[in-house]
Amino acid sequence: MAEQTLILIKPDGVKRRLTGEILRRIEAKGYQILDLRMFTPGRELLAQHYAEHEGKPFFEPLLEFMSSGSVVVVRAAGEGVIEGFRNIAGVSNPTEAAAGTIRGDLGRDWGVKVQQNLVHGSDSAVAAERELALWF
Ligand code: IDP
Ligand code: MG
Repeated sequence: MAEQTLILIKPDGVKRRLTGEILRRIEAKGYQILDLRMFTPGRELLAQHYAEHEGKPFFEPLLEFMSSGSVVVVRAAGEGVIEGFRNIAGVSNPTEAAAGTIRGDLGRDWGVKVQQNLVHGSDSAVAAERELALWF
């Protein structure tokens, strides 16, 4: 079975009508979208998803932001997709993210407590398995 990862289009991406553009980039890179759903996640799911960040100053703003609207939840597959999607997403801070990446091309700093950076991608095989089980 090909490697799989969890990708989220965060509420800022959905609100800014960038869902199509982001899905296009995933497919254009050559990855396969195996499953897709859309809903507004609750605090409980988000607290589990972001458990590693509990206690950090941006944790509460992150949960508030992520539960502020619909998220597009994607199961994507392909050789190297975990690292490959992180590469096409760019680094967390959209000001620093390289041009050519999703966050670098489409994101910016909005001067709020949490970085609104359009997408999430699992950062390891262990995280991908855990996160896919949480969201699907
Ligand atoms: P990642 O999404 O690139 O994996 P993480 O470090 O896992 O980044 O952080 C999760 C999310 O929390 C980020 O995508 C971003 O939305 C937010 N975030 C992370 N670090 C900061 C920070 O220092 N200030 C504000 N928001 C942050
Ligand atoms: Mg992360």
